[in-house]
Amino acid sequence: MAHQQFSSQSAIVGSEEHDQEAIDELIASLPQRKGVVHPFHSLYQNFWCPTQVLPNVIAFQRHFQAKHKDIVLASQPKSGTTWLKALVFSIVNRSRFGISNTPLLTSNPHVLVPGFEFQVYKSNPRPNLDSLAEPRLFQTHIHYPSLPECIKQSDCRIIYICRNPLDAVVSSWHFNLEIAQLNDQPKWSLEEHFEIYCQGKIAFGPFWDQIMGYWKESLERPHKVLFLKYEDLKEDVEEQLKKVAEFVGLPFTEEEEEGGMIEEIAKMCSLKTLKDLKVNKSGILSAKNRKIENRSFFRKGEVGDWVNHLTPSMVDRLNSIMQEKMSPFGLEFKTR
Ligand code: PAP
Repeated sequence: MAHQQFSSQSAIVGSEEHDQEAIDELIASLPQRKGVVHPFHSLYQNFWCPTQVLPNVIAFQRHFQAKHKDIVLASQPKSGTTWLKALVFSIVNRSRFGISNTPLLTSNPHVLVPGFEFQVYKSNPRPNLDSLAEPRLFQTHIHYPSLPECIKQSDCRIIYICRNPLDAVVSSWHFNLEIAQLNDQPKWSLEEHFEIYCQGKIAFGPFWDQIMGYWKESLERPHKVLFLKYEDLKEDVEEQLKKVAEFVGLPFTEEEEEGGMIEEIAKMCSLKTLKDLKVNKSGILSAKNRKIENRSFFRKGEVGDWVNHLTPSMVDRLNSIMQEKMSPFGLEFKTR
């Protein structure tokens, strides 16, 4: 895979004289591949970005102004983003909303915590974000090196959620199939999807580069980047809730703990509760020329579902990628 140099692009992107024509020219110069759910993907700053959202990514890089209290959630697709959004939204807003009137009852978590590339910069390169309640919550699938400097340099916090790639690849295949069906796009096999995933060419891949970028940063700057694993949330969500609350500077008080608040948040954000809500059973989220049913974000939510889908040779292949790219840096996953 021909990875272009990051530095040359960031120089263009950072220039104030940059205009739409220059952005179009830049995009046209990038290596491109055909996709299914997204018609094209471009290799931009060493990650594969759906070409349609690239202008949004560039606008985000150029115009976003971080505030010290901002919280940015980051992930590879299908790694627990929706769950993390619900949990962090609940932690941060617990003095404003109780469980009986939480906006989670009527809005999908993706509406409450918008993604930079698919929502915030979708139709306007300079949206007004000043009026959002603080701390502002955002989400991204962009790799760490490509985040705007203001996010890296300010006091704002990044929470990264990671999931065993064996489960993430299965989850993303199911999700993409549902989107394809809804948008009258062709179906494709798990084998085809798996191949692209292992080549690192899936949207926001290579997955190992993205995961390791945040992993290394979390080791170097633990106060800045909190690295979570989907499997740990499944094992003990209340423990992880406490960790997140402390990380964002809003630890649960003894009174809150004794009053059962952590348990209540965990229950409200559980797959079962969210999946059964009317808004998540029937609503539609529309993102850049495609529709996604809210219910598609909630499937099985299991650790180890890959055993039902991947062949032994697929498992070997993905395991060897993980062993090569992640294990040497101390990152391992529970498989069940
Ligand atoms: P996204 O990248 O499109 O936002 P994301 O939320 O990261 O998707 O991942 C979806 C996965 O998380 C689905 O996994 P599955 O396909 O293996 O089932 C989904 O079921 C799971 N998920 C969504 N909400 C929750 C939740 N509240 N608790 C546990 N798992 C959840």
